[in-house]
Amino acid sequence: MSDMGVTVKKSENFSEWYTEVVLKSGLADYAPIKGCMVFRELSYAIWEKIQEIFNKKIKATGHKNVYFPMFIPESFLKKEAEHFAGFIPEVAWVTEGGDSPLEERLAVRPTSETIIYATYAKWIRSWRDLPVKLNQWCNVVRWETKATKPFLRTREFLWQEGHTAHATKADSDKEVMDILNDYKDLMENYLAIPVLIGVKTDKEKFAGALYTTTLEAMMPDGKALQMGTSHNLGQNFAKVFDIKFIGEDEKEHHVWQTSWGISTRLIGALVMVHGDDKGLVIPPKVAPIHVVIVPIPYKDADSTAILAKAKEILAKLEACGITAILDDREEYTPGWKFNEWELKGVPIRIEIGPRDLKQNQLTIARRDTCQKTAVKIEDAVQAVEKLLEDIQNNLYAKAKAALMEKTTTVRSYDEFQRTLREKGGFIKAPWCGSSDCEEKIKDETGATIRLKPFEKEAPTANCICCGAKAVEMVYFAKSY
Ligand code: 87F
Repeated sequence: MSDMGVTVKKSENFSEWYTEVVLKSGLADYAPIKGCMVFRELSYAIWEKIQEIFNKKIKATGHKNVYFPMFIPESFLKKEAEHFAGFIPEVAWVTEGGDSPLEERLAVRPTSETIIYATYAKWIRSWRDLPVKLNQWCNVVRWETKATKPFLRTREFLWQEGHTAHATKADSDKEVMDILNDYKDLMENYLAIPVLIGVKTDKEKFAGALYTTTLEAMMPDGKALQMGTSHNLGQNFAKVFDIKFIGEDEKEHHVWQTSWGISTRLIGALVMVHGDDKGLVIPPKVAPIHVVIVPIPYKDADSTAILAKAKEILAKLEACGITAILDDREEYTPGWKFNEWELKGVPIRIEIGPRDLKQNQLTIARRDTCQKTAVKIEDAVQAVEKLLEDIQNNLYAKAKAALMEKTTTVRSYDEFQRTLREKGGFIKAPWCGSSDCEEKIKDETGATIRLKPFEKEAPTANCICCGAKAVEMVYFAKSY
């Protein structure tokens, strides 16, 4: 198929394979600005699916969507210097409007805590005003200096950021966990990507937070990818931005806050985890198109009858809520169309040829295993529904098996280093809890503690770094 298709094997050059799949499938393109990308129709449609799923979840729990300005006065970020110190080199600034310099520089939003919380300070007066549970879908800019990669690291990306304020610590703790569980459900049951969940160490948490919870997935190259975070901000921002309320006790209190986000990075994870040597494989629940119908006309066959049958099936699928398209383009051969829709990751292809027509059947090809089966026309809708479910489950099961295969428990630093070198993946190891050991391991191996799992296991040995008594088992990995 010449250079239309993917020319690099996933197992041979993962990084180049990724770039080819992203570009050739039509997910994305480079932009004429360094470090930026174009979200083409296909990736934007997947993003809209993610938005639809997540909006439904958060609206059901009383959150509402809003939109705040993308320009943040420098003084707002400065107020918060302590938390933002490490981030300042990544901020892009607007310094001029038209041809006159601005009185105060404006940051292009890298995240919206400061502007949103300055506003919350105006809105919140009494315990009756709480909780405040807002979310925004927007773009953000971080002036990356490391090598960029579509979806995974670009200077501008799309995300949602949730920002809530509560009367009590307990309420904010619950919010953090509720959102984390919503994220986990989205990732596992829609994107079909299994994740580990837990808490970041003090070194890895968001500096402005009391604690940071995280969801981490494993990529086929053995590197971990952070899929989302949900922070408990405690009263840190409330103190800086003066967000206070009069409680039922008639006393003044600072609010307890949370913030949480997922981004278009999830689309990068989807490509890496499910894609294969033919291109993208999109899990049915986030696929913009579920089924493509390809008529197979032969010179001597009745192509009008084939096309009529194809349209009949199209209508039946659509009536059952399945998104289907008919590829009746005459300028391409069936084989060319097969390759193209495989590249684009459409979960199911239906073929109808003269022989199928004669035998009152269809050929159904599934994208995940590339198996083909013949199905009676009257059973087509049911078969497609069942197959979409099977594909969804199979993709998750395969990814889960890969995650387990790439998770190793070790008892010593020797074993740790060997595993990291030879296999990568998550390495579960006993840790004493000290930042010094964490730092030393990072410096010496490049691996960081991805999370302290919620599900605790008794340490199987002493700290792999210092040999002192371990307090818990944590997950290390190299990461994106
Ligand atoms: C880059 C420049 C300036 C990350 C930055 O995780 C500031 C920041 O605050 C910054 N990069 N962060 C942390 C973002 C925290 C938090 N915000 C809401 C999230 C999820 C969504």
